[in-house]
Amino acid sequence: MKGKIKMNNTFKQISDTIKKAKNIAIFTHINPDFDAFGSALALYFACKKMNKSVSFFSKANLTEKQEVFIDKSWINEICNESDFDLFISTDTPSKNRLGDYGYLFKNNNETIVIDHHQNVDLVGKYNFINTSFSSCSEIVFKIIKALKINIDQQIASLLYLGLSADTGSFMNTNTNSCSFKTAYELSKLGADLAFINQNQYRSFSIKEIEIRKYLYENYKILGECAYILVDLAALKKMACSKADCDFYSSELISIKEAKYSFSIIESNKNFYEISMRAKSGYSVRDIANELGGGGHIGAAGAKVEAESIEAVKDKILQLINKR
Ligand SMILES: [Mn+2]
Repeated sequence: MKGKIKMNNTFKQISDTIKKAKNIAIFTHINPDFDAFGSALALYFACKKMNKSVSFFSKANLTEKQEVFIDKSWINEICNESDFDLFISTDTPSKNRLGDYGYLFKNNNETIVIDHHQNVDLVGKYNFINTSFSSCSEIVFKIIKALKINIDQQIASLLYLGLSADTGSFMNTNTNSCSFKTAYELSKLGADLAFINQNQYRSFSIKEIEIRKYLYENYKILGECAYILVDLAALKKMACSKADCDFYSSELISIKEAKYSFSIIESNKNFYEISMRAKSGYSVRDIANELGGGGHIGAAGAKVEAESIEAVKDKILQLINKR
């Protein structure tokens, strides 16, 4: 973690802070994945069980897959700062990644930051930030246990969804004994494994198959690196959003010949979102850092502005080849 982060608080200190609050606002990173939604929404339902007034805020458009697990009615967009006495962020290492809500995490607000990324600049009054956890949902699980509320099937399922997603169904290099211990406990608490596994990994609409087809028809492999470029025209042709293509880089790292993989997706004209993966023993975190982004050793990303998608690709290949 970088210099200025405060020491972590205990789960008791964090749970006591939540217990004291009356009106709680919860946030997660932009382009939320299932660990972002799972950790934030599990905490949201835990707060509801404590009869808190609580809202979860996100401006995300849910993907087809996300809509299976997440109800739009759980999400609010507009946050009036003065309505809340506690602001909590999950799964987010920087103010930038909180999008429009980043400004709320300032010194004179009561704030809690819960995360498992290498921290950039999102520091709360209270923090639990630990990169050894494979998912933020595992940390939230510990906080909910410290709150001593009854963990029901919905909360257990949301946490399991996050854990399963960030470990790539227990196959990513970040998977560890704690991931399995949490999975064991969550399944005992009633997490709906069959529903989650079926819908997360074994269900593809025809549109999703077409999005996969684009990947297989257009990926490139250069040396030890597999990559795919998706510009606005390609997104339009597939009638999909950037989030629908978020799995591309993790799909490409499964190519036997690839040590690194990345996808570059044009989000707005001349703005590009990069997602990178590395096989065990290799790192993409430092490359993401050089591009102004961040993440984990095996999975990282960045957002850049550039004159063309080719220029972004050349820059990444140059950074990979430099090592
Ligand atoms: Mn995560």
